[in-house]
Amino acid sequence: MLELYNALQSTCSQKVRLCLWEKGIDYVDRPVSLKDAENLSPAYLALNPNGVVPTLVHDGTPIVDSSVIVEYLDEVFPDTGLTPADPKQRAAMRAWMRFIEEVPTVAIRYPSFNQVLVKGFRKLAPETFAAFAAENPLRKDFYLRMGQDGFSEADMRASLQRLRKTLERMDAALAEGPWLVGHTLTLADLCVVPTLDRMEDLGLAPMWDDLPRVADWFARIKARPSYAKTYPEGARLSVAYGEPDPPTAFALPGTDGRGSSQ
Ligand SMILES: N[C@@H](CCC(=O)N[C@@H](CS)C(=O)NCC(=O)O)C(=O)O
Repeated sequence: MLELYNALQSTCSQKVRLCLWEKGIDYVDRPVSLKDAENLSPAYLALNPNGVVPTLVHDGTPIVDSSVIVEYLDEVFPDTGLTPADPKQRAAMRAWMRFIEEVPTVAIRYPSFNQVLVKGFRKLAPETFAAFAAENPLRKDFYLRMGQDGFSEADMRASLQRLRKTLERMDAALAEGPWLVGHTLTLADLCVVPTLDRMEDLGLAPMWDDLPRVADWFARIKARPSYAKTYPEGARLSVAYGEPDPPTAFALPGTDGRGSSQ
């Protein structure tokens, strides 16, 4: 039996749901409420000591980390393979996956928190917030840097630049396309989808207006049945938490001022 402990709006959970739906694998949905800090409960920490979602439990064995999980799924259920057979292409896919983990997956947290999620933390008593941050195995420093007022403008600028760099790299790779690694859809494509979906939800889509290959790639992703299944009603921050604040008071990278409040 496959059980997926995940949160509907979590981008890392969405990577795994996309992979499961793309491969047509049945799983038992185990929702974890991040709002209620269920990810920090002793029962969840016993499955995933990092205190983050997702966790896949396969016949009783927990597998953690979204990129590890999608590779595991593709190994254990090789039908509808999402990993190239050619070792050089496989290396290219893995290099994309490392880049996605290190750059856009980290960068997207800054606008997500500043535009939406920080509002929940503003309401907490300072000692409650400090205790929440201290309890968080992986993200203590992240939460302390954010504080209850959100990340600084310098942090926001840097994260948006990293997102723009990702889009530019995608655009260059897609010139050879139609997918990030050549002719077939791979895990690399699926792993970056939640970043673009979140950017769109936060009003950051103008950042790829001048990159038509990225827009075309995203339209093809959205046309796949796996996309609608991964994003049911309520899977977006704007629906679950209410309308996001405007992205920034400065021009979004790549827009020359379009799409920003300046
Ligand atoms: N490297 C991990 C990161 C997972 C992660 O950061 N998950 C976020 C949601 S997207 C989370 O659980 N955050 C909990 C928190 O910030 O308290 C993975 O890819 O699975």
